[in-house]
Amino acid sequence: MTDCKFAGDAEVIDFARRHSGQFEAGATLNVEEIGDGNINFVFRVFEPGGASVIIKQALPYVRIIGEGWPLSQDRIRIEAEALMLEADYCPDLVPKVYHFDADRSAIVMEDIGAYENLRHALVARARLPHLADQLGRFCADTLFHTSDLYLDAHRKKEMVARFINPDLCKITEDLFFWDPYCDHERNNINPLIHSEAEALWSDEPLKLEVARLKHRFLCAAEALVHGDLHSGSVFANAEGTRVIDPEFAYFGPIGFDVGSLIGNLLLNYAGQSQLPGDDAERQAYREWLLQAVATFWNTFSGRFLGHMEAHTADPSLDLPAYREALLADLLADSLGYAGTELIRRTIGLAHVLDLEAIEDAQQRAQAETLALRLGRTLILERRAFDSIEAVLERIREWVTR
Ligand code: SR1
Ligand code: MG
Repeated sequence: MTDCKFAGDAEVIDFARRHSGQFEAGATLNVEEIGDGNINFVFRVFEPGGASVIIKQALPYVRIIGEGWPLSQDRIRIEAEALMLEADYCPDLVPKVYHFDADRSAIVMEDIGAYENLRHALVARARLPHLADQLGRFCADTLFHTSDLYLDAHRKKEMVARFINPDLCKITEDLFFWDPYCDHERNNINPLIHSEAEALWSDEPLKLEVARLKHRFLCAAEALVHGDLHSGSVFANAEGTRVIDPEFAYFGPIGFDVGSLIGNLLLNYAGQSQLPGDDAERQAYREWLLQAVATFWNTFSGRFLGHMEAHTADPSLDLPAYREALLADLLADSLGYAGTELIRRTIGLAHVLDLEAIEDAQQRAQAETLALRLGRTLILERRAFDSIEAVLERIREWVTR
């Protein structure tokens, strides 16, 4: 499995030609390496002015680190199987898989080049009219249909076994729930907020709540979660949305996916306090982001409730009071995981453009401080909110104070 690297462009092109079914025989094809993620290699093979496909290849290590950080190549099988499962429920929201090749550790899939990386779109203050409801639908439909609320208990456990993903989960266990809460060498901290980071390292109530969230991440096999649902895993335009990169997929807490998306919208909200531009325009965009959080949660929770009412087969779970209690737990969990995403993207290893695009270190420190404080508030107060609107009111009130 390890000796799978393409020897050169000709091999990539030949692979795409044989396995995509998208090119006419004899078509002249070109290839470019377009990967800008942390972990894998991504090639685009295209006929100038014609068809194109994406090849994603997983080598046995982390791309940005090299062989010093080995990583199981089983992640690419998990990604291919997760994409195909997601397509069962949301075919319009994921790229089509044309071929999975275990020997090459590669997936050949649809080119989603007509869509823009959501992180870049948010930094540029794009208003995407369908984004929040489409992401709400993606989460509700994929998470419900892979949970015990829908699946037969034996089938669910077979699926849990297929998606055991220890290497990728360990990355999250460390980067989300450990590094930012201690003076870890992997952290990357703006010296101007070092004292804010130090305050977190000695914040015992916060560390207790992060331990609770980590423990649920470790053992709450609620549904097949995407596992890395940040803005860089979403592509979008005015019409549609595509969710990519489920290589971190495993059976985990439903709130982890929901919270990752909320956390990423709020990271942009924090960044927009200092990103360049007209003040009124920035403030209006920040309000758009809060509305997007509300639409996302309300779509997710409304559809999830509808699915429970219509399709929960297990009579012991099919109770109105349980549905209500579960949605309250999911909101609290989602807010907690949103908080951990805000904190780890600010002082942990893997930073994001929403904050990094602020060139002036002093201004960036202000946005980073806001992200840390928002994250801390969401983690500590997550059980106090009875609706997403109450969360947003708290953010508005607290941020302008
Ligand atoms: C070394 S991996 C760093 C981050 O990139 C991935 O996309 C995940 O978000 C991970 O935490
Ligand atoms: Mg990724």
